[in-house]
Amino acid sequence: MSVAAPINITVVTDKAKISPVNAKERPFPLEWTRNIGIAAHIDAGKTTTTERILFYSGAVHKMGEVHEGTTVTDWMEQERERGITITAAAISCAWNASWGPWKGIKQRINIIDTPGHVDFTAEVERSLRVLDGAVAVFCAVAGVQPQSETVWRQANKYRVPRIAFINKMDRTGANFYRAIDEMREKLKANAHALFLPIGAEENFTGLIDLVQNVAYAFEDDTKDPLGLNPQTMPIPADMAAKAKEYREKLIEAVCDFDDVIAEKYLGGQEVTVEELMLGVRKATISLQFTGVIPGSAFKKKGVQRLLDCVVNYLPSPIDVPPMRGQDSDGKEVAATVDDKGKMAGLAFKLWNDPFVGKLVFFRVSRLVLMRAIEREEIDLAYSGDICAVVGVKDVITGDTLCDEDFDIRLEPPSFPEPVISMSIEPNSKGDQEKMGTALQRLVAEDPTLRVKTDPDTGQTILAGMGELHLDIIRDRMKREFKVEATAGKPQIAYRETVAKAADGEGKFIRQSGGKGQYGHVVVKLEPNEKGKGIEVINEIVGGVIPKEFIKPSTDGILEGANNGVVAGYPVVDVKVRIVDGSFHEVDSSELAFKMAGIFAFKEAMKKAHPILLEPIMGVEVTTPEEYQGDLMGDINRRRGQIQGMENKAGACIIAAHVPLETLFGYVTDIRSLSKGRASASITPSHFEQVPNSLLTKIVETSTKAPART
Ligand SMILES: Nc1nc2c(ncn2[C@@H]2O[C@H](COP(=O)(O)OP(=O)(O)OP(=O)(O)O)[C@@H](O)[C@H]2O)c(=O)[nH]1
Ligand SMILES: [Mg+2]
Repeated sequence: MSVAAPINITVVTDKAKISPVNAKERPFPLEWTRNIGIAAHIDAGKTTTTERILFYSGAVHKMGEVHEGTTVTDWMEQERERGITITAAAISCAWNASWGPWKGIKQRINIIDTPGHVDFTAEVERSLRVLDGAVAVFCAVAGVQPQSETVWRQANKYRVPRIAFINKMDRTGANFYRAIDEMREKLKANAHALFLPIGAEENFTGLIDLVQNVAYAFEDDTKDPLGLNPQTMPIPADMAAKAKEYREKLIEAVCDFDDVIAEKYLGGQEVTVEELMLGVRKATISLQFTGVIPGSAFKKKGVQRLLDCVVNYLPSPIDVPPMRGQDSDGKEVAATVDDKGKMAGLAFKLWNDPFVGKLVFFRVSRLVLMRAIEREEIDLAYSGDICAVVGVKDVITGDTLCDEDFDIRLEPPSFPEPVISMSIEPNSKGDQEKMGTALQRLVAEDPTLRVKTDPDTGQTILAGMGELHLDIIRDRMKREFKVEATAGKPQIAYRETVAKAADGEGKFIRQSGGKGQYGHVVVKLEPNEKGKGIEVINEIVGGVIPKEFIKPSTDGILEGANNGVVAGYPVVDVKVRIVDGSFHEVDSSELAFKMAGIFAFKEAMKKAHPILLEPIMGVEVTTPEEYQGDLMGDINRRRGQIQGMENKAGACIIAAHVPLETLFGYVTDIRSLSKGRASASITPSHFEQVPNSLLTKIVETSTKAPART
């Protein structure tokens, strides 16, 4: 059995022993703080779970419901009307764990409730970038759904330790064990039950805590309508064997992370509750293990135990490696969490507040504390805190706010490329002006929203992650900025790239009397790794292009890449090396080098076998078996490729990759193909080359979606 690298787990229960990185006046020491995110597929119950957490921890006095539009974290009008989360909301509470080393010591829990809908995936991305831990919520009936796979990958990318909450155990078809199996198969998670459910569906009546070896019985709805008093009891006799089996499995899994447990287990000795708790904590923080808890947020079952797990198993800000960044020479620098250290904060979210203007949300390594949309003014924030600052100008998502003498740029979150675009036309001249301001603010908030003016038609084009995303943007323009505008039909946001390497030379030389112009740039262009965008590398030696003209040359290349040579769509995943050039003592200017950069890029791209890429979606259709054949035929007609099929809880699930271009109206179409019984979930998957047979049509009708600016 291998023992993983030691994990720093701090169990400090005495205020006198807290780490010196804590400022004296800090209300909650870092050791007693948890910054967590709640993330999952749409409708898994994240907002409901968050709302229950706030209620049980005493942060709110009345439990809100999503369907009534009364939850704290779904505060936007659009969220309340539609019953879905659109924007990530941060909120704090304090929890006194019912057992474990911190029993009796309130822990501060900062929570970010994230949206599940794929169109708002940027909210998950930026939240996970700044959190120390996460609760992944799954539906006990649906199990691991497509967006939960995306979220899982995002959490892996940002190395966020997590626990899993298998919610909706009250629903017909709920199956805790199947959900764990799916986590193992589909997510490759080392998932192990921390609790077992007693019963399921309407008979979901309690939990068995495998670590403590005790059981909890939920009281009858009539006796305890708010689920405030689950009763502790011995493990029921008919579950004893199963509980023993699963406790063994848990101990065995934890052995890999903890020598003490491994030794005892192999020696046939009893592992104590304290040892096992610490073992699970270590295993979780190592990122190689996920503990799983069943419950039902809606029916108010199991949420207090989930909170105990957040405290006992998820890391505090000092249990995880410090945020990484780079200094101006590109050398790696760490932003250690320390109240006395230099300040560095990552701007992960911007929000335009109607009362105070632009709010910039920071994860501080040190302003206003946010409570969903209510603001509580504070003078000081401490390291590890998540807060918002009012009145900072010119900040965009991913920027670092730091002390003047701290040379650091924290690693920003990365965002996916838009897949859909549409034109938007203001209804009057007054609307035109307001629309400019509105779009500027909305683009600043949302890194997956792009705006550009089509040079041929003069139309404003918006690009985003899906129809719902653009619809919400339009709605916000109307409500928050009072802009009346008409939107065109959604179009595909194609991209362009190259298939091979090529050179390009650009010259911008004008010598007709007076001061001339002279810019000359030579580039080598080659395909880049997927998702890398445009990378420009300066390889000029010996000053053939003077230093001050490198930046304008680069700008020219990037501008050239905004409109590709196939159909004018933005170019992605290309590496451009500036390798040669020349200059003129008198005539060279920034403008001339910028133009030369554009020309060099275009020439190289034309020679580098340029291709058009289209967004491909991951489609998962759930249908009764009798419609399976028809739905598969339909996918084939849409140029789709079937990736797999499985049967779950009596339904057939078809997974496929389908070009987005063929998917407009898909959900309505499959309803009519299946008498309303099939449903589909659609997530962006990747970009792929457009088949030649379709190329001409697309080139002719291109509306040139906007690129990153
Ligand atoms: N039966 C049952 N329904 C639940 C449970 N938890 C949540 N729901 C319901 O599921 C629906 C979605 O719940 P939300 O909490 O909005 O889910 P969400 O994950 O926040 O959804 P998005 O933010 O839009 O991705 C609501 O109608 C809830 O009432 C549960 O434990 N059991
Ligand atoms: Mg929600």
